[in-house]
Amino acid sequence: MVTSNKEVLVPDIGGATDVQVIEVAVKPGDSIKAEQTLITLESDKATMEIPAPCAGVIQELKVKVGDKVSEGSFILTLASDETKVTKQEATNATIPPKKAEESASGSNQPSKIVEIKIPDIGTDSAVTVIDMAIKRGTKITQDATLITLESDKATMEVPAPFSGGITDVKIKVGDKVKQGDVIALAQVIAAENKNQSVKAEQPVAALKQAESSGRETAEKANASAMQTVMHNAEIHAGPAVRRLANQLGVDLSKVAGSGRKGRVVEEDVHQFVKKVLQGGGSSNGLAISSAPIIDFSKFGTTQTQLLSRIKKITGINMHRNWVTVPHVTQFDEADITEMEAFRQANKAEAEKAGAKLTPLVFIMKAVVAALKAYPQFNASLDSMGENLILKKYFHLGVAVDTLSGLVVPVIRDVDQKSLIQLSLELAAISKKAREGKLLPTEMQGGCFTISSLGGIGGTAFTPIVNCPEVAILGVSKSEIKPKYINNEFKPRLMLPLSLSYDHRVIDGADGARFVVHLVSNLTDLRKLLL
Ligand code: CAO
Repeated sequence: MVTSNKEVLVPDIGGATDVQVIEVAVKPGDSIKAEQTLITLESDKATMEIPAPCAGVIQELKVKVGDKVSEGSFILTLASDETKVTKQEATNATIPPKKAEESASGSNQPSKIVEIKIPDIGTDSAVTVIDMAIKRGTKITQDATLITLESDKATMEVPAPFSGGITDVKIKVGDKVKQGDVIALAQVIAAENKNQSVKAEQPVAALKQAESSGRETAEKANASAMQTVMHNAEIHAGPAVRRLANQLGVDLSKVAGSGRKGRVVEEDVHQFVKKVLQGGGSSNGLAISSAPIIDFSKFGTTQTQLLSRIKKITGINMHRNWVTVPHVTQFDEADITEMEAFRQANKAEAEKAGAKLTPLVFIMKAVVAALKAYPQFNASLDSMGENLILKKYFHLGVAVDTLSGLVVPVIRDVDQKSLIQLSLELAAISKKAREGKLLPTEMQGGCFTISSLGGIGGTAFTPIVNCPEVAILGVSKSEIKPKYINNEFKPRLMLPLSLSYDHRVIDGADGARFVVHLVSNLTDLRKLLL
């Protein structure tokens, strides 16, 4: 079998461009299997893992955490004897591992390989690596940031103790590390090799201060204490601050830095956002006081849990939607006694086709009928808020609960699909969502979202509109209730519905009409044929 070097490129990621690399799961020298995760990307909608197209040994990484990539971006070279690879062709461009090591110092001076270790970070607890500024082959200059660590109190950047070249990296983003753990092996340029262990004083000072005096002080201390490498020469900010700015959509060039030499620290970004929300100080804006910093351990035992990336992104989007959309929620109940009888009668038939017929697919069909009757619900406001863009297609988002948080895959052309087709598609896409394998395209293009908590319970809830859509339907658990029909109480299966809508687009009367239409169709499915 012939082993050749293959270029592994970013595959079709649904048209998303400039998507950030948030994790590199492999390093040169790793033997990997086909489909093993190589890197994780994060768009504003989701995270996605890029799998290996075939088995092999990683030769050279071409991306690092923080890079922005699009379809076709070069990820890495892989030595593989498998012929089945994507479109990536064999290449001779790879630097053989040894050469990469030799060139790391970029110098002919006598040099040696030493371990760079985590310095004294002022705590015995393990802290998380949240950013890697190095990879094999990176040339480093003394005091440039190698990695960024995050404890529950502060972030800190570990600087290079000397100038040289990285020959091997021993940790990755997400690892928990302590003092003494090896970060990387590096070739030292003798002339500059003043210290062979990372200078500990600066991070220690920062973190100790963080532990004792709370987050705000710590961030300032961090900023002033640490020497950082700036990826962008004009803006002085570390990777953690850049990521925060990116998540909040803040243009760092507009933020005044309060750190040493004008460096932007996290607090500056928070202050900037606060100011914008307050209308730049004008009396029209929202005056939101910052949440107090509370040490909950004073009141009892606590445990700190890191939020998943999906939860953080969802939190930011939910907050924006909640603040920018004037919400109204309209409640009603649909009598689904007949619908349930029909569902039970056809469950076995659906099972033969491999589908599980749940109430949700009926609701999807009824929603489409209501969207057709009230087109302003199948619409989005344009960016200026002056025009309503009416959609002539019926793609529905369905909220799916996953271990890492809420995601909303979109089922396309619901109007053109049968109940069984929709059941099959719903099962497949929610499975994909739970495995974290949804592509951005599979979460784009939704017209209206359904959030069904019916399988769990509850009587009603107020869902938040999934912008730029203008309405969302919350579905709760159906229950048999006594209904007064023809002068007597009868047991009927009632389905609670909660419609939240954007009051800038939808009037209260239309909100009520939409729900009444929906209820009427669910109560008598034959109306869907009209
Ligand atoms: N009333 C009563 N029972 C219901 C029901 C309802 N409204 N909706 C579903 N059920 C039943 C189903 O029939 C099924 O019962 P059987 O196994 O006996 O047939 C059971 O509840 C479980 O259903 P399901 O949840 O597996 O399937 P689904 O098609 O209803 O929903 C999905 C699929 C992916 C939407 C769901 O699994 C899910 O993730 N829901 C959570 C969505 C969420 O988190 N929303 C909150 C967003 S806002 O923060």
